Amino acid sequence: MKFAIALVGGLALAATQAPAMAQSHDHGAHSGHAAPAAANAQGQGVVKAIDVRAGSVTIAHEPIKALNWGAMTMAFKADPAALKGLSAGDKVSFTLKGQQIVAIRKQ
Ligand SMILES: [Cu+2]
Repeated sequence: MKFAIALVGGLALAATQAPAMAQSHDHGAHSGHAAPAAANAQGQGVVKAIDVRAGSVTIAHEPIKALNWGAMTMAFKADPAALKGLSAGDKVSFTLKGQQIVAIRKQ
C-alpha cells in the first residue's frame, strides 16, 4: 500500500491584515491612511484643543476627499511654530502631509 503525500503550496496567501495600531480616535477609515504620505492634502475644520508646546492640535475636520477621510475629530502633529496664535474654536484650513500638519491658518 502506498501513500502519496502531496504538499500543495500556493495556498499561503492568507490576506489577513490586522490594523497596525489602534489610534486614539475611532475613525475606522483612518487606520488605512498610511498610503498617501507623498501627496499633500488640504483640509478644513475647527480647532477643538491645542497644545503648542507638544506640537499637537485636535481638529474636528471636514471630509477630506483626497485622502478618503470622512469627517471626524482627531489629533494631529504639527510644528509648534505653525500653531502659534491659534486657539480652540478657530476655524482653520490646513495642509497635511501624511497625518502631520505642515501648514495651518485661520479662516
Ligand atoms: Cu481623522
